[in-house]
Amino acid sequence: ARYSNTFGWKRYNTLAEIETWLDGILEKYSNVTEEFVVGTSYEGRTIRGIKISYKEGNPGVIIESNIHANEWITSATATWFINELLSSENQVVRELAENHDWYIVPVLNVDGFVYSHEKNRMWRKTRQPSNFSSCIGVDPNRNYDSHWMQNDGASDDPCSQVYGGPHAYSEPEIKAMSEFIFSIKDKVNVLLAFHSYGQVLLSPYGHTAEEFPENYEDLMQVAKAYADAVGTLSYGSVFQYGSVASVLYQATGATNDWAYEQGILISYTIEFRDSGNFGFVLPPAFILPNCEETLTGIIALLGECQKLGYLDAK
Ligand code: 0X9
Ligand code: ZN
Repeated sequence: ARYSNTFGWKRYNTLAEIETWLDGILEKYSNVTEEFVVGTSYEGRTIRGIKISYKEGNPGVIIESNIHANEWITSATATWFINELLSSENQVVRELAENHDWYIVPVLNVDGFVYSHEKNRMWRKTRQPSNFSSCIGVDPNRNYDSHWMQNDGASDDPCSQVYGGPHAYSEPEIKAMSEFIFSIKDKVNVLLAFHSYGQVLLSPYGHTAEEFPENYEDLMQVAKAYADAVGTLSYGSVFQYGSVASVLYQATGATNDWAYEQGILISYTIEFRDSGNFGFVLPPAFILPNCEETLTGIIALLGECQKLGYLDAK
């Protein structure tokens, strides 16, 4: 394949490399893939996604990846996952691929991702300047209109790493992604937001640890299926799970809380490797193990969703 020489998931790829690879994938698998454009970033880049559908009318699964610029393992894993869905000959993976409609955005925060590669490896936020500060960027995972800025779930200081922005949807990337999700939500049953690090599956809610979603027990059962499946792999990571606010910290305006409120009832933030040793700067040797265990986890997660009736037509 034309991408395999430079794209072996043995190192992290730049946005340009990912886009060239994506072009090759869309060409090679044109019968089952379709490009979609989420929108345009602050700096004018096109935010691209790929839909994979073997038969229309399957339950939809959205994967949002690299909303945080420095979490490079997320786009490495999303691209590897796309490749597996399209090329694996394993029967279980074939069923995974062919019985769901996939909407995958490998790099949502394109401007931040480029900045993280070229200027500052630890860059997290978007790149839109503020009107009242010299600090740049908003935490895009605090910018959706879900309990925006409530309960100390974000900061109003433009210099903070968790700055929520001057208003919800101030970031063009988030306005566009929310509109994209809204436009397909009636055929989407599951949303997975890829993050790192911490090895934890986070369900709603992020704005309070006092309240839990109506289907919280199911959300925990599905998360347990993921954690158990990954845990049985010889090289598998130990995953925890719980609601954001109960196991992590209060965080408002995040993708998966907003998506849940839009009726996507299986909606998680998944924090990949590691548990803190390397953190965001995960060495390339861990890319493939992380990819493999994520695939195993997602197979188990969707299997559990199926059992509980979450993949039935909406
Ligand atoms: O703080 C975040 O945005 C996420 N952690 S990270 O280290 N990747 O930055 C967790 C967000 C989960 N929050 C909600 N779903 N509310
Ligand atoms: Zn993150």
